[in-house]
Amino acid sequence: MSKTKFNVAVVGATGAVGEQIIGLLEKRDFPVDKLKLLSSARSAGTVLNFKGQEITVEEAGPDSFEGIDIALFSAGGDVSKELAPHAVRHGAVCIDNTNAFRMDPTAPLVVPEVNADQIDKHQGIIANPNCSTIQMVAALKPLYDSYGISRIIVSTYQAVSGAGAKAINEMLRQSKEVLEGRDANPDILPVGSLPVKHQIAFNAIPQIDKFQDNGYTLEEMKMVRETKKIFGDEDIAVTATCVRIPVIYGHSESVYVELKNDYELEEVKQLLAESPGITLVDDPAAQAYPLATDAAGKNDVFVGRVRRDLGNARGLNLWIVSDNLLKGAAWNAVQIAEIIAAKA
Ligand code: NAP
Ligand code: 3JN
Repeated sequence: MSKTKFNVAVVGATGAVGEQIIGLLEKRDFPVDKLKLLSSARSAGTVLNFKGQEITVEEAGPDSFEGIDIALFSAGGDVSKELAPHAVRHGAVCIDNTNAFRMDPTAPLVVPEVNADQIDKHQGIIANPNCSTIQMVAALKPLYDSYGISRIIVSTYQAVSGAGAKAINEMLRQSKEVLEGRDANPDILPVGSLPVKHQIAFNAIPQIDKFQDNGYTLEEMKMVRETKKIFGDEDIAVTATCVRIPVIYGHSESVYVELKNDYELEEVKQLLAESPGITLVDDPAAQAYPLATDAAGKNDVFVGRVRRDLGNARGLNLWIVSDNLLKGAAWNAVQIAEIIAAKA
C-alpha cells in the first residue's frame, strides 16, 4: 500500500534540535498528515506553530505513538532507549538523533550521501550519527569511493550549541563577564563525569563528553566507531581530538586523510565540487574558505583548504565546516525521513 502523507512525531520538540526538525519539516514541505509534538512534563502544554497551525506539546510516554508512521527522536539517549521500542511496537519507523542505538548492529547508522542503501535494512530504528562524524564522512565519501582511505586524523573545533541552549548562554554570559573585567564563572562546560568546569569564553576546551579509560573522550570515540560503521570498513584508522570553542553555531574540522591510491589535487577538488550536499569553498587567492558564520543556517557541508601533505604524496589536508544542528542533526534526520517517505 502506498502512502502519500505521514503522521509524524517529534520527541524533544521543544529542544534545540527539535526546533530545527520542525522548521525543516515545514520548509521542505514534508508530506505531514498529523504532527505530534512531544517533550517532558516540563514543557507539556507549550504551543508551537507548524505551517500556521498551533500545536500543543504533549508529554511523551509509551502510548504516544499510536498511528504514528515516522518518529524523530532528539530528547537524549535515555528517552530514546525507553520510548523508541514503544514507537516501533506501534508501527512507527524511528529516526534517532542520540547515541542510544548508533552501534546497535540492528540499527543502520545513516548519512544519506554515504550509505542511503542501509535505510531499507532497518528493523524499526535508524540512527543518526554524531554531528562531528556526519560532516566528516559526508565530505570524505567521494574520496573514499575514488581512491580509498587508509587513515584519518581529525581535530574538531565545536560550537557551544552542540552542548545545548545552556552552553550557549554560558558562553555569552562569560564573554560579558570577562569583557567587564570580572571573573568568568564556569558552570556547564565541559559536560563530563566530574563537577570540574572550565571557562569557555576566549578559550578552547579539549574535552567533549566524558573521558574513557583509553584517554580519549566519548565524542572522540564516537567519531572513531561511527566512521568505521558508516563506511562499513573496520580497517580505516581513525584518531580524533575534539575541542569546544566559543562559536555559537557550526562545527569546524581540520581533517588529514591518507588515501590508498595516488591522486591529482585538481581532481579531488572537482570531485568535492560535484558531490551532492558538499560546497567547495577553496580560493586562497581570494582568502576564501569555509567559515562557521557562513555555514550557520545552511544544510550543506562546506570544504576548503584542500592541499597535499608535503611529506606524503597520498596525504591530504581539508577544512570541513557545517551547521551542527542542521546537517549535524536535524537535516540529516529529515533527509532520511524524506527517503523513507519517497519509498512508502
Ligand atoms: P535540548 O535543547 O536540551 O532539548 C532537549 C529536548 O528533550 C527538549 O524538548 C526536552 O523537553 C526533551 N526531553 C528531555 N527529557 C525528556 C523526557 N524525559 N521525555 C521527553 N522529552 C524529554 O537538547 P538538544 O540540543 O535539542 O539535544 C537533544 C538530544 O539530541 C541530545 O541529548 C543528543 O542526544 C541529541 N543531539 C544529537 C546531536 C548530533 O550530533 N546528532 C547534536 C545535538 C544533540 P523539555 O522542554 O520538556 O525539557
Ligand atoms: O557536543 C556536541 O557538539 C555534540 C553533542 C552531541 C550529544 C550531546 C548530548 C548527548 C550527543 C550525541 O549526539 O552524541 C548525546 C548523545 O546522544 O549521547
